[in-house]
Amino acid sequence: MTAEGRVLLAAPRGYCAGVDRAVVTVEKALDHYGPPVYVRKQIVHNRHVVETLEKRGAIFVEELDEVPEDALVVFSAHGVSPAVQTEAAERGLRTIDATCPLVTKVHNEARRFAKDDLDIVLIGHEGHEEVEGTSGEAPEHIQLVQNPADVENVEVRDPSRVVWLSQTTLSVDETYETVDRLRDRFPDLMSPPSDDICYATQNRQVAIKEVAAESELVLVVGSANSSNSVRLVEVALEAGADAAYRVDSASEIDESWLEGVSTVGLTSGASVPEELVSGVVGWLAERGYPHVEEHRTTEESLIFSLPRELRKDLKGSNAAVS
Ligand code: 2E6
Ligand code: F3S
Repeated sequence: MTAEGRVLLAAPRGYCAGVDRAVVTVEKALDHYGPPVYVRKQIVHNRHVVETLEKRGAIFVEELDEVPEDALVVFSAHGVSPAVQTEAAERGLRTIDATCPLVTKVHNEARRFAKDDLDIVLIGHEGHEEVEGTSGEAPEHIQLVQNPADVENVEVRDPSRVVWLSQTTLSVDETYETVDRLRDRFPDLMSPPSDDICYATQNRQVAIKEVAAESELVLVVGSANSSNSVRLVEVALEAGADAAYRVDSASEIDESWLEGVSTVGLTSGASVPEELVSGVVGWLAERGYPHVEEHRTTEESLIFSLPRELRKDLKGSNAAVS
C-alpha cells in the first residue's frame, strides 16, 4: 500500500445519549454506593465497556436470582419487562433503572395501544433484550415480525385495528419495507406517534451510507451482540461498499482486507467508546492510511439526565449530578 490511503471517518458515530447515561449511571453508582454494583444483563452491548466496569466492581448477571438480598441492581439501557420490575420489588432489591428514555417511550406506546385493545406488530429481533422488555408490556397484544418476509404470517383479530411499533436499533430501510408490506395487508395500519428507531440509529446509518458510497472497505467498530452496530455493516454494504466488517477493536482487523483499498470508511456503533475508534485510526495510519477526513452529516446535542433514583441519592450527598 502506498502512502495515499485515506480514512473517511463517519460522524455521528459512537456513544448516543442513552448509552452515555447508562454507563455514567453504573460509574456513579460504584463511586457513590461502593462495589459491588450488580447490573442485570450487559449495561450496553459492548465488550470493552463491560470489562472496564467489571474491573471497577460491577457484577453483570443474566437474571435477578443471581443478585443477593439487599444488593443494588442496575437495569440495562435496553429495558426490562414489568415482570422483571415486579420480581425486583418482591425481592426487595434496590434498583436503578438505566433504560434509555427512548426505549421507555416505546414501552409506553405498547401499553397505550394494548389498553386500546389494538393488535400490535412489533418489528424487531427475537431474543434481543429490548424486544423481550417491550413485548413483556403487553404479551397478549404483541406479535413479533423480524423481517419483511415474516409479514405473511401475521394474524390479527380485526385488520382495521392494527398498529406497528419497532425496536430502536433496526435498519431504517428494511423496517420501512416491512411496514409497506404490513400496509399492503392492512391498509388501515396505524403508526407510532413518532419514530421508534431512535435518532442515534438513524443518524449513524445516514452518515455511513454517504461514507460507504466513497469507500472500498468499511470497518464498523462494535460488539457482535450490538444490534445497531451490526446494522451499520449491512447498511454500508447496501450503500455500495465492496466489503464491510465489524470488529470489536483494531486487533480483530485482518490485514488482507486492505488489499487494493485506497479509501477505508470507518464508523462505530452507539455503544462504542471513541478510544476504540482511535485505536483503529492508529492501526490504519501505521499501514499506509495516514489521511483522516471526518464526514459529518449532522450534529447531535441530546443529553439525558441520570435516573431519578440515583439523582436523588447523589443530591443528598452533594455529589456532582450531571
Ligand atoms: C439500548 C437500546 C438501544 O444491541 P443494541 O444496538 O440495541 O444495543 P447497544 O448497547 O449496542 O446500543 C445502545 C442501545 C442501548 N441501543
Ligand atoms: Fe437510546 Fe437509541 Fe442509544 S434507543 S440507548 S439513544 S441507540
